[in-house]
Amino acid sequence: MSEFQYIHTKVEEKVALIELNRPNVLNALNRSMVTEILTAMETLDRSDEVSVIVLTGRGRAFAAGADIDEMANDTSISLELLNQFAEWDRMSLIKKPIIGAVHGFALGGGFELALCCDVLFASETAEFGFPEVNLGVMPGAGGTQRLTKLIGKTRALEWLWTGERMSAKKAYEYGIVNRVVAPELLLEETIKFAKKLVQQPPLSLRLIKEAVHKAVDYPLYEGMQFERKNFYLLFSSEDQKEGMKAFIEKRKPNFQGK
Ligand code: DAK
Repeated sequence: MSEFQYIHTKVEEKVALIELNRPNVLNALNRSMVTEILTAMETLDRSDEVSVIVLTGRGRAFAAGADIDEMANDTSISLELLNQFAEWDRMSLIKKPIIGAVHGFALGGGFELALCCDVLFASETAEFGFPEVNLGVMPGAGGTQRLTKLIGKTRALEWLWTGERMSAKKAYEYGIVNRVVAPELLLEETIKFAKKLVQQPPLSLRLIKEAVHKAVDYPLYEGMQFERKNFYLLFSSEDQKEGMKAFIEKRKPNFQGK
């Protein structure tokens, strides 16, 4: 996938790496970059060569938010007509695991992008925040919703109202990030975790992801009905037969994702 202008992608051993690539502006997310991220994710999501997607930023930031230069002259109507949130919404339809590796700034739309990841690794120097309030606006790509669901109303309001930046350590305490690692080890540790997932049966990973996402939105009873359907569905897979047979035969399973 070499046709991209604002991102860089590569695939190695079933792990796809997407790197945001506008380091001179701290990977500010312009509209073309968002389109490219979605195009890449959807292509990788359908590729047999890929089991896990890792998302990171080149240079000294993950992403310092939406491109303010591009947004400055927008109006309610231009935004409505662009309808770019619809494109952003497609991120939540990606079936494969998305692991974020965040270093430096993850601000505004950059934080929202990080919150779209399923698992987050952060470097000790990472800083998260929603500075939109300082620009006279507010998050619009899921920030108020995803942050509140993760850390609760009172904490979310504090960060959203003040626009202050949260350290990686604080984000870890809140359960926003899974691991905090030394900056020089961030990508290595993230890819090591991604490779661990590559060994897992892919159908289980995707149906677990889907069910966990429902847990965030559904009441318990409806969530459990959904979980049950996915549980039954896995009994139609070859990997279920192989996994259980391998256990009985006391050998390592050989999963095919079928
Ligand atoms: N947009 C455009 N350029 C940016 C940028 C941004 N968000 N952030 C940084 N840059 C540029 C700077 O202008 C500077 O460019 P030059 O002057 O060198 O040409 C370069 O990156 C380096 O930045 P600094 O010189 O400022 O570096 P510092 O280390 O001094 O400061 C900083 C780093 C991150 C604290 C600072 O750059 C900063 O405050 N940046 C803005 C952060 C911010 O307010 N972000 C939130 C933007 S609002 C949507 C989806 C999402 C959104 C909207 C719509 N749709 C789907 C429609 C989200 C909105 C937002 O994110």
